[in-house]
Amino acid sequence: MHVSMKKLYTESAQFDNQLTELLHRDQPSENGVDELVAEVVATVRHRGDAALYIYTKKFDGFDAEARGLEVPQFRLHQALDAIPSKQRESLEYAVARVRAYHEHQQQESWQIAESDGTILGQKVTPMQRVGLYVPGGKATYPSSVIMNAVPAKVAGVKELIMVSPTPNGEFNDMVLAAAVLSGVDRVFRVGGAQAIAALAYGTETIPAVDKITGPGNIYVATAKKQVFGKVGIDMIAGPSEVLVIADDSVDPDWVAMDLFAQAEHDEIAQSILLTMDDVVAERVQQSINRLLPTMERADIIQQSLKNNGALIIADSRDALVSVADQIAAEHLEIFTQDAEQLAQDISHAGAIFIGPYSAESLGDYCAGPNHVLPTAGTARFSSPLGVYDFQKRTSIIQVSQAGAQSIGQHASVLARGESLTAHARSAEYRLQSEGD
Ligand code: HSO
Ligand code: ZN
Repeated sequence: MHVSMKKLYTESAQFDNQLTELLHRDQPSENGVDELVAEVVATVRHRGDAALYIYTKKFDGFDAEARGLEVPQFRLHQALDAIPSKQRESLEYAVARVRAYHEHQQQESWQIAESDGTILGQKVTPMQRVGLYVPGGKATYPSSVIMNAVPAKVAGVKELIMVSPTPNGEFNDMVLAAAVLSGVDRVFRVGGAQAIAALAYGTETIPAVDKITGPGNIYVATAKKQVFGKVGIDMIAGPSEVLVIADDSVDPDWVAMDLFAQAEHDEIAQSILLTMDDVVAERVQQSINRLLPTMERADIIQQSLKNNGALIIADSRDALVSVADQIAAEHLEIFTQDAEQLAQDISHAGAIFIGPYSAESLGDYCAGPNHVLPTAGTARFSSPLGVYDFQKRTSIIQVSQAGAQSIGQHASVLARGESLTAHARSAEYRLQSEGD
């Protein structure tokens, strides 16, 4: 078993087209999904739990009407004892490090006092209730529960509600344990578009939330888009990607394994090596072929690398920086002698892992920063999931009588310029006439 990675050279006249094709980021949406999801959302909105019972039986084979949508609290705590103590220790370790990192993201309220006594400020308030979607099937990751739940709790979210599809109502104990350790308050056995609709509109059993986060399949992502506006949503995650920049200072086996680590997630995941050295590319290709047969998920890795992987050889440092910025990778690993300088020079990436010991897999679990990162080039304009995603800001305006004189005069002029007379007079009422 082997795989020959595509090779792209920045000096080639076709490079720009080849890179665009490799990144294939403008996928058309799947036919019929929008309509199907709209129907599910409307049904749950109008029929509440009754609709959830029907969908849950149909899609998950679980009789939630008889056995209850909610996982009882005792069952959540049972999960902590059900997992091996080593797993529990590592989950606790991860939660502690992720919490400590995210505490630095806490936004503070602030106020400024002007000399005439006017006070202006910004008040930060957590969202009251948040819903966390956890996918079923092969992508049910306890680590993703931690990465979504901990920042919400650090932000001060009062009630954190988790939903997930469960075949036969049975949860993976490690997922439940991660939920309890990260502060999830309630867990419901419902998934798909119906779970998103329930969180957005509320049912008899499931309370409506203010924001929904967490990854999901195309139905979940579409439902999130459809309920956006009624509730907040996080970004819609695309396939996971890693870009590794390497020179000959790193062991090619390490690079190959890091490319595998991304590729084993999914056939549609993307792993790319970027280097200025053709020999490095060649060695990594050899490591890939030697190590691939040793992998448990060799088939998925092979598919992913074959369809979406690449070795890119840059003919200059500038070209290398420019390609990295065009890719704007979700994960960027830099394993070169000038790694720190390169990390400064590259502007766009969800997370940058600097130096050969900074494997993405450490960040995926327990280095501390969030593993929910902008995918598909959206790192150009968006950021990792964080405490700030679960807080909102309110402006504070407390104008003194003296302040109303100067601000009011200008407000009045601007209001008359907009022909809004009530605005103007409202400001003018507060102006002291001369001699007052
Ligand atoms: N690399 C994934 C996160 C993950 N890895 C979960 C392992 N478990 C997306 O950033
Ligand atoms: Zn991962």
